[in-house]
Amino acid sequence: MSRVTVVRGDITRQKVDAVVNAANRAMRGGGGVDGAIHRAGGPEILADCIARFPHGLVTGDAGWTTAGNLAARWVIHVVGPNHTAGERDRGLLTSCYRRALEVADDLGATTVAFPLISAGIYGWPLDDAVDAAVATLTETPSAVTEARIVAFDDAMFTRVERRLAAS
Ligand code: AR6
Repeated sequence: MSRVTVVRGDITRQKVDAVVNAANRAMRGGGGVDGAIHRAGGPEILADCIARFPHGLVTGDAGWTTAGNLAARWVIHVVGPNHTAGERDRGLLTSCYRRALEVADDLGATTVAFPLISAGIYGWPLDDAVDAAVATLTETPSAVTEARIVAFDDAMFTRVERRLAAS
């Protein structure tokens, strides 16, 4: 069976080893899933971001912090390309998924929940965002046993389910 699964829900409620955050280069919080993770996890996450990433992260990269009050143990922050702002290099989007799996392997995290990186505020076209997520999470070698895509609404859930069925 494929390691990639999909659920409909809120990523902050997932009982997994690590949740992935669609952050920005500054790594100081934001809207969307970033805002939800910082709100639910509490101020420890921001404090750890500041301590561990004084210069933030570059687009396409990943790094971990504590998950504060979340059920997960770690947050793996990634910075997707901002399609709306003209960052259209798909390799930067697939890099986020690959780097997140590498960081999970470094941590020993075997269950990891992912949002659809760049698919919200950063405006990546939805079907391609789904394809990049499913293909990269399926094909990248890793010790992660479950890469759970968390779809925030029914339409997104259906798109991911269809793409998984086709793979
Ligand atoms: N659980 C799961 N998915 C969610 C949740 C949630 N609680 N909240 C939103 N989503 P976005 P991006 C979905 O905008 O496009 C922030 O300001 C959402 O429906 O969170 O990578 C950062 O600081 C969409 O499908 O991330 C950056 O500045 C997906 O998560 C910027 O937004 C990603 O949407 C990053 O933009």
